[in-house]
Amino acid sequence: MDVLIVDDDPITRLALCAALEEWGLNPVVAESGNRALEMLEQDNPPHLLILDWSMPGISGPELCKILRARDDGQFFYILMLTGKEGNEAVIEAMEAGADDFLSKPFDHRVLKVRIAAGSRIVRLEQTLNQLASRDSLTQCWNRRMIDELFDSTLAEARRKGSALCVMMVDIDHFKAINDTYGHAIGDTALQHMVAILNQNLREYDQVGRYGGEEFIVVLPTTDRDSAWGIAERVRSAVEYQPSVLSDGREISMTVSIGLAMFEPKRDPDRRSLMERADQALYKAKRSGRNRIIV
Ligand code: GH3
Ligand code: MG
Ligand code: MG
Ligand code: MG
Repeated sequence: MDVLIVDDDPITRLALCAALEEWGLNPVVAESGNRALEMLEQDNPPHLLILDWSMPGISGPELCKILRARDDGQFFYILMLTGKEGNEAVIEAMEAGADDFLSKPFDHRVLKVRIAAGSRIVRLEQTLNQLASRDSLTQCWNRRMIDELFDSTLAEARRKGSALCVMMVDIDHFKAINDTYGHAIGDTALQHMVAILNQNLREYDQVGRYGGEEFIVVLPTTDRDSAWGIAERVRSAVEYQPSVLSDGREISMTVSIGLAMFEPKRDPDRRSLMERADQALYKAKRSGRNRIIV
């Protein structure tokens, strides 16, 4: 687990790094509160922080307040490690948002168990996050999360004037797969479907499970032609790569895809855009399936 050490004193930073490495953790360092804030804005930031109080620029308690005021859903466990001591300092630090408090000079064994306690909380938070945002069968985003991602991607496209497309992907005659092979193999087919989507999408595309065998894919900075290309790649990959079961049996599937492109004037929010994708999907089904309609 990554642990961010925020301290202006190089000796303390070195000592903490050595200790954390010894305990099997991965230390990352920031020499000021301002630098820490920059690092925490990046993707996949550390979630466990050891934070000094007095530093030039943003102080420890100020950094706590800034992080607690953010509403980006990021969780941080903050251990304030400071030269200050006494109840007043503990109260001030924890009212600012620290989770724990330890005075310098610190006992290595005490820091070790405090960090272990913090790691447990971080892991719990990560588990809860996973449960709340992922579909348990396929591990793609669940409906709640894809809606949220869709909203933020749409807001960004509007702000930057960039393109955005969305596709609704629905497995054709999936009921027949369940009826023929049973529900468990139907589940495997759904997992296979998501694997194919992931293989054929780009890193920044987002896949969500919208209903039983219906998936939504949000394609940021993508115009209609590129979206069509991606949809066709997915459609043909599904058609030509059957799901292979452990006993060697092959389950063939096809998908129908409805595609819609964001139009700022027409789409005040995601609803009208989804509706167009849905209508396109409906047309794809009615006109024979295994096809894309935009
Ligand atoms: P169409 O080509 O018109 O989409 O037909 P379809 O059979 O795919 O569509 P329909 O909506 O009639 O049936 C969807 C089926 O998906 C019915 C439902 O039992 C099944 N299903 C939904 N969720 C799951 C799941 O988690 N696992 C499995 N195995 N089946 C599921
Ligand atoms: Mg200091
Ligand atoms: Mg279907
Ligand atoms: Mg369906």
